[in-house]
Amino acid sequence: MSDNRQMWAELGMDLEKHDDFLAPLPAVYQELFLNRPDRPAGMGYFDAVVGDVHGIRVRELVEHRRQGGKVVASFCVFVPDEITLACGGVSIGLCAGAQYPVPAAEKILPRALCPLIKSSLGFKLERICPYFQVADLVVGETTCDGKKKAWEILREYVPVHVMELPQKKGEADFRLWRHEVEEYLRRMEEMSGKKVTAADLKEAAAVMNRKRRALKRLYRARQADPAPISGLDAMLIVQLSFFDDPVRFSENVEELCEELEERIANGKGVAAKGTPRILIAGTPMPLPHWKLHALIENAGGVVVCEESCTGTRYFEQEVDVSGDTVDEILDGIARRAMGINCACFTPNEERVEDILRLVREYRADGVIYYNLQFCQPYSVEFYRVEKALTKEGIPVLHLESDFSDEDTEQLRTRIEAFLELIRR
Ligand code: BJ8
Repeated sequence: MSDNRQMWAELGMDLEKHDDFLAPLPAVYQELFLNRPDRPAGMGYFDAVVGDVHGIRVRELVEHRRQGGKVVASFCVFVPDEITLACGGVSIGLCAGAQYPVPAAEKILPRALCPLIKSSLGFKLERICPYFQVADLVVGETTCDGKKKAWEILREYVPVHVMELPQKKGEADFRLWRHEVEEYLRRMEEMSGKKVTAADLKEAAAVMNRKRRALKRLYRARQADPAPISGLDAMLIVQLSFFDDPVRFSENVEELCEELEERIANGKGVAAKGTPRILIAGTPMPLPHWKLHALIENAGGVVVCEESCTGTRYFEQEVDVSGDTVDEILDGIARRAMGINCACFTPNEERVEDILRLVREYRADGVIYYNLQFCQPYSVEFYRVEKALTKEGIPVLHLESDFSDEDTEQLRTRIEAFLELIRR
């Protein structure tokens, strides 16, 4: 611990605020995760990662930098981690889901702004996130207006590279994104001093694809009834996937999946058969945003899938590595992103189809459509999703919230009523 403190101080962190921020975590984690019955033994690894969430992994990143490597932070699943890896870098996802730094961010940002943006920027302003402190570069994107403008402020604190994401998915849009991918490669090559080869890119894509496949396998296990793992645990794993070493992470997810598959074979689950199975669709839920899962599962439901970027949108698309040249593999990297159906695209009919497909695959009894406050793309898109779900006779509930606990009771009441409706 004292080693950690020295490291945090060297990273320029505000130790007092950092203590204050982390203080409630052990009790919350104990209650939400460790006290839950029938958790798979394979969760032990992930519990240990959370137990030292600002320690071991940060130390690895500091060491990586000491040896000349770069650490690149990003806030969106469109950012091509393969390129970072191929240049000898480490990529980490920095989206934040905590309320603690929001008031600091609100001193310079409008209150009526997505909490994810406020929380993320607040972590930098407050100097309480070692991952932010250790990053050499932040890669932003133009997915929504709030983020786009936040990069201009963040630039005052850390170098930022912005990738322009098109809003449509035609051929011209692909070419724009392909160009952005190549520009990012140039930036990384310049920063790392390494000229990337096709073999480097293939190897990096294989590492990332393995992680995606491990997560797909985890999610496939959740399709079983009874569900072999709680939604809270599965969500936690996806949240950690943005920070952890990708190879070690994949190994541990694969090991856990073996245990889950054995549970399925033995008909063992964390919730009895017949428990309302909920699909959550909407905006991402970055660490440590566990509120919605906790409310649903404490009210007697089980979350079986998340159609979000801390869920299926993160791993369903793989990079095609069949090409042999740098150009061909960059094509594959760019194409992967165009298959992600974020609400920032228009039209976005594919997302509606995704949700209907996921309801079938995960045998969901109902959908909770969740969007963070002030997120217009997801909030407006609810209209089309609801129409499609209603047509199929699938119950749906729209919830909007933030990272605070202020609306917990109100959410609880609505979730309980929704589960009751499903049970009838
Ligand atoms: S691919 S969902 S990670 S953009 S919730 S900040 S959109 S106002 S996070 Fe996202 Fe990439 Fe899309 Fe996924 Fe803006 Fe909405 Fe906030 Fe959002």
